[in-house]
Amino acid sequence: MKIDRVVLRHIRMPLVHFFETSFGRTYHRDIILVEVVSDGVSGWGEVTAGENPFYNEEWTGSIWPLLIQYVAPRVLNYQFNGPEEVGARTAHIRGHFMARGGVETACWDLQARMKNEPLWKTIGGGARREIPCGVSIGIQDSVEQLLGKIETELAAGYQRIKMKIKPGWDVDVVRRVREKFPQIKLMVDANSAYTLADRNHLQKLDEFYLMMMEQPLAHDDIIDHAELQSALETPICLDECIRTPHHAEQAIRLRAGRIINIKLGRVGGFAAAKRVHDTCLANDIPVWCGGMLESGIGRAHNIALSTLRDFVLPGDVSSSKRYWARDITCPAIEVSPAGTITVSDRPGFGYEIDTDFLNSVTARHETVT
Ligand code: OSB
Ligand code: MG
Repeated sequence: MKIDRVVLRHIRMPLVHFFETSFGRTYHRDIILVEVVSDGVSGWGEVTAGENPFYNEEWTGSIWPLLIQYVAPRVLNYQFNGPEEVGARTAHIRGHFMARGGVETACWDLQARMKNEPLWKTIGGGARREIPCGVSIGIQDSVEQLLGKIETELAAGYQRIKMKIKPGWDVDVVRRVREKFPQIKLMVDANSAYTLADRNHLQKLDEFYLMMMEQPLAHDDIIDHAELQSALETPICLDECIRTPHHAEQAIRLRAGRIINIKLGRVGGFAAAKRVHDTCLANDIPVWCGGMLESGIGRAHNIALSTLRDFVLPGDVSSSKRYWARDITCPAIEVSPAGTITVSDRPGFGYEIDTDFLNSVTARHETVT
């Protein structure tokens, strides 16, 4: 495979409902899409960075120059034997996994389209025809609002509820949720809002028999998580701090958590995600696919990823309509009343791009050759 053109698009779309985590509130998304073209065939990828450098160091504004100055020149006009070689071409760039992942995932989609097969097949997935889905519910203005949202998502069929927590919106809120929904699969995500000094406070969450507590401590920490895990009954799930397959090995070795959330962008694409997955599988660590409020393209890549064998827990991959009044892909990604998404068998990532709508939300684009 030889890429002769990389097209970058910056799209801007309002979210149907704001999304609040411990690091802030998002009302609209600014997303960079990557199209790689080889012999007239296009592959598509999505950069999953946020609008601000708060989840990790990347943000919409850092992606464009990084891709144009460093990534595109290294992948253009280079003869790859396959998409698994793309990551290594940009491995000399420190960090910036999401920017690099946008190009890497586009190359896997390109490969799938060149072979005229679904992306899940190209990446070596296919362990399931339907993927189990959960939802991630942000911090709300009131507990009543949160309870209402949970009720709506359960009625839609979602298999597990994840609620965001932060200091001041944790134990008491989780207690209210548990009182109302004693039976549901429930988990919390702190997005690094605590430190080891909060150990006793976090232990209070044990009484709510949560499925897991996601990334309670620093975004770049593994060791403190190991200490916290040894003091908790609730399994810790690691998100932010697992940026490489090596981090996954270290975290497992230190028993820093019992579950790992795999995000394509956070680890730099499919090849790295597969390595993290394989390490977890070999160590009996279940994984699930995280989300970054993606458009239809990133969402479809997440669905393909979720067909790898160890993705046994419901992921944060939910229907398009929870995020967008209209998505850039069609048909809209939908969740069944059983809380699953049926995996598409169409070539590539499995959905059509709604070109007219995509153009209407594109703020800028640039072609690199
Ligand atoms: O920590 O999983 C996270 C969104 C933005 C940044 C970080 C996270 C999230 C989510 C949303 O939880 C998952 C989704 O619905 O896409
Ligand atoms: Mg998280």
